[in-house]
Amino acid sequence: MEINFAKLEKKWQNKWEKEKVFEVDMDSKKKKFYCLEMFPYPSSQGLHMGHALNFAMGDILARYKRMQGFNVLYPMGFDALGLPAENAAIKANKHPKPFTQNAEKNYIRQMKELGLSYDWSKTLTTMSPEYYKWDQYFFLKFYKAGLIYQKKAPVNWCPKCNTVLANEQVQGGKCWRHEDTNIDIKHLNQWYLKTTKYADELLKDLEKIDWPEKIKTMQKNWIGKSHGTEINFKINNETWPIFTTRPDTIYGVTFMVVSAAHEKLIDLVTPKQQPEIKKFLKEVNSVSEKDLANLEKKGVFTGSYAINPITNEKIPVYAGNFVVADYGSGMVMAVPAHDQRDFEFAKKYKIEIEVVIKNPNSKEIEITRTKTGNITRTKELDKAYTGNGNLIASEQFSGMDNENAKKEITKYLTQKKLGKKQIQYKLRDWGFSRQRYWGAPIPIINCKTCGIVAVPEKDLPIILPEKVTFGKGNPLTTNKEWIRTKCPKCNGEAKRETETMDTFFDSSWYFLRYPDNKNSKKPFDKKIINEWLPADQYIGGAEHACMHLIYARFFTKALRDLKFLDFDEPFSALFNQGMLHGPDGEKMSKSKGNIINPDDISAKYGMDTARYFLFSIAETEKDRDWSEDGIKSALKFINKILNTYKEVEKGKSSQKYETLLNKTIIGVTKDIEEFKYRKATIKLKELFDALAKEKSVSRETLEKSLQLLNPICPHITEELWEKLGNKDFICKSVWPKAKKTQKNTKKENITEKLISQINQLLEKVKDKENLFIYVMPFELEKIDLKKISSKINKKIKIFATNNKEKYDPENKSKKAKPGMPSIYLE
Ligand code: ANZ
Ligand code: ZN
Ligand code: ZN
Repeated sequence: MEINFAKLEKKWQNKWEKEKVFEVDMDSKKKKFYCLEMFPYPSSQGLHMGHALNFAMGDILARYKRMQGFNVLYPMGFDALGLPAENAAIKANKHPKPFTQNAEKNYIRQMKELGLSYDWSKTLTTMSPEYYKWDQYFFLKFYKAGLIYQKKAPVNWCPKCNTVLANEQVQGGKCWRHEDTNIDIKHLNQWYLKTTKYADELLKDLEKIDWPEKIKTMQKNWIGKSHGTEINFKINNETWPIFTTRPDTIYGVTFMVVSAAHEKLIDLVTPKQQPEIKKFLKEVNSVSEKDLANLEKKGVFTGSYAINPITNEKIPVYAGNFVVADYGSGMVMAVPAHDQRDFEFAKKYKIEIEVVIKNPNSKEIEITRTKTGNITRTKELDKAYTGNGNLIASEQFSGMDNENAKKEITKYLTQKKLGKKQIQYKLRDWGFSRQRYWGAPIPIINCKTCGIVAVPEKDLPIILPEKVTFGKGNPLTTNKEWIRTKCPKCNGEAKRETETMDTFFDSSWYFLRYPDNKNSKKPFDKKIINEWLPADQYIGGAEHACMHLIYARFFTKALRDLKFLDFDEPFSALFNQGMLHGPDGEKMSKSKGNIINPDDISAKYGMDTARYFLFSIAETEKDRDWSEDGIKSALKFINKILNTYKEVEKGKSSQKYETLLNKTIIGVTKDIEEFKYRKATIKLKELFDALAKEKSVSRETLEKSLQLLNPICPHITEELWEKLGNKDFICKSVWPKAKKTQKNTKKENITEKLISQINQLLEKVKDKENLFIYVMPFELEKIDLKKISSKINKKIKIFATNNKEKYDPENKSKKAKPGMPSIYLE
């Protein structure tokens, strides 16, 4: 039988929409589940099957959770502001506003056609003044709290983008969008968010969240906590505190290197060295640290010398391209014998190399300094020795093992007031101002008399002017009418700030707006978002590990401290999905011409077929290729289901099938919970293949089988459900329960029960911080403590009732029963 999939799908999509089946009930007493996907930038090219794969991942989970009895919030919105939208609009010779609005409309249409069960009543777009008003509002709150400041700093400037770029937007000294364009370094006044204030908490709280280890590691490295010592060197009678993780090598310092982008570099350059330095600076073109690591190390002597505070030696100061301007003090004490980077530099510029840590594996000491300045050479080094060993040629510290020497030398320096212990983070404050049009205007006014003045809250939003000319530079700087304004303080002539916020500012908090998206008085209601967040599941690409996923965590913590919300982390769980490649195995993109268009697929194979196919070919986190043969075989399977139904008589099925069904219920439930969708498709195929062989089947059995398939194939299962005579939607039915429960589900149950028990109690007592749980000894391992901590934001301790050491001042443990732990709060 030929099935008109497009027609069948449309029928159900219309019904879902008309009956508002996916709209969340904000007042429901049911358990909540917030299923969140990274919102897209609405590209004018529309969605392709790769996007369909991403979004269907959350859709399957949302549908499944609804059937599990959760009150599910599953929203979708648009990251509509930002440079890509502006550039695309300019290229199409259109204004970004209508251009982006059209793209959004098209996205919504396509998302509906994919069968995605979004609650469109909760949508938002960052380009609407109702949204970016709150960007500006948060700017003011952060500014007042000292979390936003302006500073002049070296920045990456792309002459083609005509804007500052973030460090992560520079690759190999080139713009990420213009691979042929070298970055310039400019010293500009920029707006910064003090992300560093939360560096330690951002690091520590990674332990609290159920995120892929890979992302956690990336964030750890990005935050880059480093324990070291700050040592005060004197240069031209000025003190330069120098950060080092190797104070044990202080006797081996033979030169210093100051960052080429350092603001004070010019003060260090003697007149004689100026021409050479100027030439050198022209060649340096990135302030991104990642970049610096891969460059060929280069430097030029500044003409100045530093005094080593421990040896009083005179040490030449170089300017170098590999030193980061705003890490530590932007200058390093170089120890070529024990640092490979310094070693290469020293070899290149023929600088002394002095061994101060003895390599225990090497018989000879290659170069020894017996006394300051008195060097004996036995053999040339061919590389730096970076391992541990005992100190040599280090006066009273000689002979000490170097780990111990780190402490002793730091202690000595501290006593002499020549240094101190120091912690450094790689994480930088986030420069978020952009010299572009399509972003939220920064709510600042520049007055000749009063200086920088914050726009009063009542004057928000500052709306982007529609009349602008694109071309050279920032279009806002040429709109004189918009710029001219009155100073809120002295009422005198003043000018608006023409910089706009980076699009990552908008996306740092959009998930807080969804649950209360229509609030016109506040960005969101505290009580509502305390109920809905942290989001239970966040789904999106790993490429955001060190940008969006750090900024969103920072916003959450900063807003918590400003009393906007009461939780520490935005997303309890994170999942990084794999990507869909074209039939050629390449990343899907229009320029490669390998796009698979959902409209075509729907007409030819049906969206359910496509969804089933996409998840059957690879595990959820893996990449996969589109294949025409693959989808054809998926189509056979879907047709079989549709046709089997007709042959099924309403009777009783075999015991064998019932047993398989029960096993499948347990299996598919677990697979969806664990994002193992491929495993679920395999089990479902097995189930429906067996069903096709059954002579007769009871209505209940058939219904259960269809329910299991529903999250993956939402349209055809609705159709068959209706054919069985059901009046309501299958997507609103209750997920089937297995007859015999397994251990695993028990663990799930007791944990879930405990969570709701705790929540009930917490409704009555709010102000307690510590939670103690008492369980029967044999139940201790059945409780998923990690899950509880992800849902309940308290310090939690768990004890078996027979534990003699347990803390139990009110004898609550006596009340615990099997399946019913007891709780104590204080
Ligand atoms: C002397 C030394 C000797 C160092 C040695 C290392 C090995 P992390 O772990 O990354 O914090 N450093 C300090 N400031 C820098 C900057 N602005 N740009 C580039 N490098 C900088 O590493 C800290 C080490 O990186 C410091 O310890 C310093 O070099 C260098 F055998 O000091 B070390
Ligand atoms: Zn560029
Ligand atoms: Zn003024």
